[in-house]
Amino acid sequence: MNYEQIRYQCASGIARITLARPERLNSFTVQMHGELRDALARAAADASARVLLLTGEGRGFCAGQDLSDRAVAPGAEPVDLGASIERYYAPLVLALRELPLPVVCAVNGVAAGAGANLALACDLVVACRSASFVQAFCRIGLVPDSGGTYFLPRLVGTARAMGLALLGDRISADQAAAWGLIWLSVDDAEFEAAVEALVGQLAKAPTRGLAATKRALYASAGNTLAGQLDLERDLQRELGRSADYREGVTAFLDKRPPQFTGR
Ligand code: T3D
Repeated sequence: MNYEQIRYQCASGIARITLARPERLNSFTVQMHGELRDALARAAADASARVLLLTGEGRGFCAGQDLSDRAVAPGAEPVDLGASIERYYAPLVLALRELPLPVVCAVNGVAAGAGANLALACDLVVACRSASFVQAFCRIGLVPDSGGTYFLPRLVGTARAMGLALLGDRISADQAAAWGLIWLSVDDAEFEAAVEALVGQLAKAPTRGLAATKRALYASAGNTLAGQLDLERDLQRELGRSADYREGVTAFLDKRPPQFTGR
């Protein structure tokens, strides 16, 4: 598939997806959804990919749904938004959460609506200090989608989730980091280097172990303690047979840095 609204590249263990409609703040179209879905499947199928980086081109990360595709002429039937969620947004969020790789979101500018929640669906979110987050849905009479009503209370608690979702205020990257909505806010001048250092580290890490860790942490929200202990046992059993575990232990005992292969 040729991409026109995103860019995809995989090199040195790092699969990179860049949303590329900067003139519309990388807002979603049906075409962009299709390209993104294809790129995520490519990353999942590429055995050389050890980490996925998602970012945006230009001054925005993503402004959610392209609202110019939602204008309704007087008397016309509006688009079925439930169908849009079911077909495009929900599968995208699940694909990111289920990808057996760490997913880093580099928020390079404003993240609004489904764009904000797309970022929250990623495993590690790093934003440049000038970036911002807006649960814009309440401004157009919608509910936070793309996992917003799931992620927000879990990340920041019900009081802050309510404030963000009901008021639609734009919060800074620093505020988002202080509240635990994202991992890190970094000075704009240091943003690119910080993101490269992070994905470089993850590309050399024991990928299977990280994928299992991600799976276990996400499962914990719906598990009992006993259920979670069982899951940890099962994952540890599997990882104890991996090449990377053997390498990690051998390197520790040899007092040398490990050379993980992701297997
Ligand atoms: O529909 C379904 O399928 C259901 C699913 C819905 C998911 C959703 O995401 S619903 C929420 C949709 N998103 C929004 O409501 C956000 C709309 N945008 C904004 O509120 C603001 O643009 C921002 C807060 C994101 C940024 O503000 P600012 O002042 O930095 O930039 P701006 O001037 O408003 O935007 C720059 C340009 O991008 C501008 O175009 P222009 O005037 O230069 O030609 C603006 O119209 C355009 N733009 C920004 N967001 C969107 C957009 N165009 C279309 N759709 C957008 N979402």
